[in-house]
Amino acid sequence: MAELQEMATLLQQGNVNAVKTLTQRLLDNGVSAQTILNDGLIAGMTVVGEQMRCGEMYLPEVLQSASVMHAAMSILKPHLLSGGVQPIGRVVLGTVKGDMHDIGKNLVGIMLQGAGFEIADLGINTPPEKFVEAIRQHQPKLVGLSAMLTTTMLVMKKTIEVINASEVRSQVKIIIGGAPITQRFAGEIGADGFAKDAVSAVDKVKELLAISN
Ligand code: B1M
Repeated sequence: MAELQEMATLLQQGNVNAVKTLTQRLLDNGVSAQTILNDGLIAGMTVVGEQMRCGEMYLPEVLQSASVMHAAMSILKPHLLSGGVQPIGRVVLGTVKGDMHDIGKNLVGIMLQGAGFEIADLGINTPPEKFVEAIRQHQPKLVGLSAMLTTTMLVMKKTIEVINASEVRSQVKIIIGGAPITQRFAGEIGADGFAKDAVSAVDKVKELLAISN
């Protein structure tokens, strides 16, 4: 659809107002929030990533595109959440220490909320000890770690080691995700599960907690 391609381009250009207006117009015209997210916003962000890698886009421009994504997601969020769902479990979610990426983690949180989970979101740059404290405080059934950098994948490993060494490990399942993460890596560092995107994160969380659909 031409408008979704236009949205992807506007996101790359960092045009917050135009993307907000277009998001609302597409919703009003009956385009689903999931389609807008996948074919407009994430498609645009994928090109931003490619341009960043080959030096065609610099950090301030990428940050501006991230602001566009945040603004559009706040419009889409109520449409991604199905109303009136009873909480079916609590999840602690965070981006690991040293990593400032939060768009993917936020999407995972929105999708889990939509599926009926309560989310305790620890934000970005979360030290391992803070995950342990949050498990003690919120008593979740599951912890989700996000990392987007090959360097912070190692911090993910460290985070799981710190959780494993604490008394809280037996009460939670751990799921990991983020662009460089694989099922194999999840197995290597002792995570209970891996999900490649926000939709499959919901399926994986339900599977690990033995919650039927
Ligand atoms: Co960053 N960055 N960045 N960046 N950035 C990447 C990740 C990169 C691949 C770009 C590139 O070079 N092509 C590259 C990493 C390379 C590597 O490590 N191999 C990179 C780099 C190098 C950097 C810096 C080091 C750049 C620098 O300073 N020189 C720096 C690091 C800062 C830090 O974290 N310490 C940096 C900074 C930034 C910004 C701050 C400018 C900004 C982040 C803003 C923000 O998040 N608020 C940014 C952005 C926007 C990106 C790209 C372009 C887009 C990321 C994104 O939001 N994607 C990214 C390139 C890319 O991925 N295409 C890039 C959209 C989002 C919906 O997808 O985050 O993958 P994603 O999330 C998905 C899945 O991964 C999964 O589900 C999500 C939804 O479907 N998922 C989970 C994520 N978490 C999950 C958790 C789960 C399950 C699934 O369970 C718990």
